[in-house]
This record gives sequence, C-alpha cells and structure tokens, in this order.
Amino acid sequence: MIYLHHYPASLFSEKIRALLGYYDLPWHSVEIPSIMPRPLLMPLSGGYRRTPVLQIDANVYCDSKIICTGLARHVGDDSLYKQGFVAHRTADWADSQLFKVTVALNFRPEALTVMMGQFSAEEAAAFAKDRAELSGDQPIASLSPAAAMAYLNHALHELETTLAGTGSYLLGSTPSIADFAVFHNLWFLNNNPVNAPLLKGFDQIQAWFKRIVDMGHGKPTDSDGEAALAAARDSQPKRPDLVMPENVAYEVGDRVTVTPVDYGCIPVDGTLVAASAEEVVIERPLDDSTVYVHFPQAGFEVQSNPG
Ligand SMILES: N[C@@H](CCC(=O)N[C@@H](CS)C(=O)NCC(=O)O)C(=O)O
Repeated sequence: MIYLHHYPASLFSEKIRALLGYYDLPWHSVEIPSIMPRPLLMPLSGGYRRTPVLQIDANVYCDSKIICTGLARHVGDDSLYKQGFVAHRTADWADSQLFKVTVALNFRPEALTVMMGQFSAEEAAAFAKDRAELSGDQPIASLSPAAAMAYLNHALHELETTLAGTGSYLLGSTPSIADFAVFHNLWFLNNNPVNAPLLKGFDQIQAWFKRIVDMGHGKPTDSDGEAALAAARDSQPKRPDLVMPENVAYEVGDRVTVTPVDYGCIPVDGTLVAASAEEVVIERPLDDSTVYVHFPQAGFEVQSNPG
C-alpha cells in the first residue's frame, strides 16, 4: 500500500498528489507538520527532512523526482517519460529554476504577509526558524522579486505558445512528467492571492492547468504516522532491479551516507543495496525489520561511511 507523507500547502507534494490522480491510485494520506520535528517520519526516512516522502510498504522514496519514477515502476507505466531526455530535463528545470522563481514571488513581503496571516506570531517565528535551518541560513529567496517576475513572464509566454502548438500538454498530446513539474509550481503561485493574478490572461495555460486539476488526487484515505510505521514493519522491502553505474567509489554492501547537496543537507546512513545512474537505494533498520530508502543520484552525494 502507498503512504504519502505530506502537508496540504507543500507544492512538491501537490506534484505527487496530481500524479496519484493521473494513475488513479488508492493511497494513504499521512499529514505531517509543515516544520520539524517529525518523529514518526524520521524512522522511515532516516533523517531526510524534506517534503514529500512516499512509502510503498517497506520501500521509502525521498525526493519527488524518485517518487515519480518509483510510482511509474510500481504501476508498470513509464509513458510519462517517453520523450526521455527532454521530459526529464524540462521537469528538472521546473523543479529547480522555476521553483526558485515561484519561491521568490511567494516569499516577497506582500505575498508572505498574506500567507503568514493564517499563522499566530509564534507559529510564524517557528516557521521562519525552521526554514532558516533548512536553507543553512541562506535567504529563502535567491532572486529579487523583479528578477523573478521577469523570469516568470518569459516562462509563461513560452508555455502559452507551446501549449497553443500542442493543444493539450507541454510535450505533445499526452501528459509527460514535465507537465506535473511545471504544474505544481504554478499551483503554488495560484494559491497565493497576491500572485494568482499573474497567471490570468494566459488562456492556454489556464486550460492546461484545469486539465491537470481535473485529474484529481486518486483515492486517498486518511491515515497516520503510526499506521505507516506498522505497514513498513509488517512488510519486506523489495529490491529494484538496477544496473550499477560505472566509475563510482562504492559497491553493494558498503556502509554509505546519502546527502542532498542543495538544502536540508542531512546525511542518511545505511547499507547500499542497489544503485543505477539515476537512483541509489540503502537499507536501514526499523526496529526488528528493515526498510529500503530510495534517493535520486542527481542532487545527492553518496559517500562511503565505514563507521
Ligand atoms: N527536490 C525536492 C524538494 C522538496 C522541497 O523543497 N519541499 C519543500 C516543501 S514543498 C520542503 O521540503 N520544505 C521544508 C519541509 O517541508 O520540511 C523534491 O523534489 O522533493
């Protein structure tokens, strides 16, 4: 069974919720706090602290990129990747560069005030402290609002023209992973009343956006962290059939750490069970059983950890 550890306002979670809708899958919804601590998730993720985390029984997927390919493998349908490099690279552009743009716009003072309006002063302070820890005390927004606005306008015009050509999805008549990666960024902007008007007047984008919203979120059932932990303990993790990349300084059986390179850089340690050019999987103890934790290779660093 699938468990998604997420919270409603999380944009990378919305990418996965939309994907669960596309595949029309049943899943268990585990709502986690929007800030640390997350004591019921850490035993599964090994300390990885970003959101979302997806669990399929005793296999735990950290980072939305590998969650997406993990789900494609789970359902046996890789049609979202049929354009290969172009689909992957467009999705990565959206998850990195477009994400920086949307963060800069949603965290500019006037937009932030609206978002923080839902929080008490204590909650707003706790959120700011948590995100400072996440970013290693770097500013959350790495672009000025003006630079972000210019970038967004350019991107929206390109997207509008592209969709006018395809008539339906970014890379053709059927969805690709690029659609989901661009979608969750625009969803984030659209959720902020100060920024939602930025998307107005782009008719092709609006129609495409609705097409993805209409896919729904699949068939979620409310669940909780205790149930997710019990499901992991009661299952055997499945080893994916991966081809070890060449020129790497580790092999199956090594003690390693896997660490994000950009933010939330907390090392997760375990025993390497499988790896490919795209994915790395480590085994970790969970009480008397074990889980396999999956990460993307790109954006993470695998290091030997003989201790
Ligand atoms: N590359 C990651 C980025 C995930 C990310 O930045 N998620 C945000 C929430 S949308 C986050 O982790 N925020 C801090 C937190 O939830 O602890 C992915 O694709 O999953």
